[in-house]
Amino acid sequence: MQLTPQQKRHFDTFGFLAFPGLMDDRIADIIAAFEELWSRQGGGHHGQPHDGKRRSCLAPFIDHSERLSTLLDDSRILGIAKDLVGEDFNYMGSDGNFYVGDTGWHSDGWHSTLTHIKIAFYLDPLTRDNGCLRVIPGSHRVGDGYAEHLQRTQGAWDDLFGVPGCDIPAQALETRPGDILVFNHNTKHAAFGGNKRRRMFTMNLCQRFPEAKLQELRDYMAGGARFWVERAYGPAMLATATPARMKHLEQALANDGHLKELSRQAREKMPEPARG
Ligand SMILES: O=C(O)CCC(=O)C(=O)O
Repeated sequence: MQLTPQQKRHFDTFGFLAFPGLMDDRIADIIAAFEELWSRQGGGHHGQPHDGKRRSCLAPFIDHSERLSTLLDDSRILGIAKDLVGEDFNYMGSDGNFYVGDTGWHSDGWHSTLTHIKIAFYLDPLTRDNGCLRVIPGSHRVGDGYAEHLQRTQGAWDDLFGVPGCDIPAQALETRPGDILVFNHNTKHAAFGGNKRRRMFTMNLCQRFPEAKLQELRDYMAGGARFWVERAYGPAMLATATPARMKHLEQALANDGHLKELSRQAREKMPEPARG
């Protein structure tokens, strides 16, 4: 699969793309694998049942399932990735979630050179009123006056604009299972009105780091220690990796030597891995 020039321009300009029905043929199996993975993990966060009060999060996620790991070999995911973050892109992990209620406005980073993208799979039908993802088009553009203003002021919008988060001007990306959403990590996003068990998982991908920026890669990966991860990838992802998949894993694997110690320190400090 290849993106059209219009889709690439849409992503560059607005910071997101929606692909309705793209994964329809796999979605029943994806949902079964998602539920099976959570059951194997005790049903919710850190081995406890999901209580519907707080988000449950498991990171990495697809890496624990042979079936879900094959998403990284799927020609549709590869096509999107190669067009947005290059033939030699890095897979940068995933998270699986039961979201509860609202997610406030934020971006997942503010990257000025290398592009980082998130592919989001929402596994329930979602509308603007029951928790679909909302994005602020154009908010990903580092150096742009509007985007920089949003970046500088995030966290203070209720006071600054006098409206609740759900009334911030944005595009609501309503989805059905089988659709996927792709957005730049810099893009401001949120969700409002979700139920107590909104099922969603992500795949994160980025451009390969140039040799001169490998310390940036290590610093980025250090953020994963709060999930108590000791290696860049989970066991099923590595055990079933073909040579083609390995191309997207090898740079992070070669630079994850610091994670074990950071994860040990996080375990000492935190009673459970982070929820997001
Ligand atoms: O669906 C949501 O509640 C928000 C998703 C999100 O913030 C993310 O994946 O970074």
